[in-house]
Amino acid sequence: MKNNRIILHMDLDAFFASCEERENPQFQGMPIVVGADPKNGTGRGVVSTANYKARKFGIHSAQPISQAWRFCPTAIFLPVNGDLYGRVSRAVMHILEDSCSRTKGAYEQVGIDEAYVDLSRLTTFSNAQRIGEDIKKQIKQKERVTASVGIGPNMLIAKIASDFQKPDGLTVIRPSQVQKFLDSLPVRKLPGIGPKTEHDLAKLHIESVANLRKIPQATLWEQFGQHGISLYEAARGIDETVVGTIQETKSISEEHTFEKDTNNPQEVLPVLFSLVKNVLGTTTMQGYQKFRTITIKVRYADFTTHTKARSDEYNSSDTETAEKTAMQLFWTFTAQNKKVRLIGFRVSKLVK
Ligand code: TTP
Ligand code: MG
Repeated sequence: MKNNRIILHMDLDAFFASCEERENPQFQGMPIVVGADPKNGTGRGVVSTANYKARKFGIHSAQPISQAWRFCPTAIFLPVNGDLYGRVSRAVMHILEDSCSRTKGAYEQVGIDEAYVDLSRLTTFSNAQRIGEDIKKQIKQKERVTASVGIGPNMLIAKIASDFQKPDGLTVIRPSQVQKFLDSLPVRKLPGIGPKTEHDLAKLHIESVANLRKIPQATLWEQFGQHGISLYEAARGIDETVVGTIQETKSISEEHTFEKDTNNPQEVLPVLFSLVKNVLGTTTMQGYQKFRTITIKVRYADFTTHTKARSDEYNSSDTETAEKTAMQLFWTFTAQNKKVRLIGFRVSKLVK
């Protein structure tokens, strides 16, 4: 592993909920859930995020809103206010861009609330730590939300480190500390390990990174294919990705859960078109003029979920073509005449 790099990763804490807390001081200290309307426990959408107070009740992102309501009916439930989060995100990213122009390092935003900065030019981890502290302070003072920062010898370690002491954390992992740090973690903390891989690894009695590291590469390859090789490297803190090169994987999407399951295209298509408009609006706002892939997601009433994608060269300003493509992809789902619970629209392979 090259260990002469210093990478910083910043991720805002309970982002949507923190923005709401900042705009509504009267809610401070209360559990806040941002997402679909819970409708006294009968709402059908999902939680976008919850603040840390609400997480104590077991509420988390992507959970059905009805379940969140059961866990804490007295929480403050708020709808998603994308404009507000976009504004705060841009202001925070300016603070980061400014710090990286001072350190002459590369910068890359990878989601609405997270970004990497290459601080290698600072040459020592102590200097990088001071920048990390300064970034956190500026975000808190200027934008009144908190950020967690991780600093490490590569993007993988920086990302795991930023999550380590959330919220409002700062974790610095020097090259000599990498293996001990990783070994102490459950495998789930490695990026790329979701609930399914976690479950598959648990069947092999692998729960910690230390255990994962004992498994030969060939065995991981047999069990998981190419993903197994990534697991082998992640367990050893190996990551050569360069800041500024992972934009290709970025995508922008929106979903809608229907009040009642439906197989009526006259109900589904207007919703799909409004998703297309919103997503293309965000895509343009984030400075992406083109994209290459459109994906439609459909969840049926029985919860089975399917996606269909088409790749071409699409203009972010051309809503009409995107709507047409979305509609064509949607028709392929209607052949089964099953009722639809949720529809989603995603664009990926974005080009500035
Ligand atoms: P995250 O950074 O994953 O989560 P977070 O900022 O809410 O909390 P944490 O302190 O753990 O970082 O996602 C950023 C925002 O993206 C989040 O505030 C809301 C949105 N989001 C969703 O809408 N749905 C999801 O399933 C997830 C994971 C996030
Ligand atoms: Mg976050």
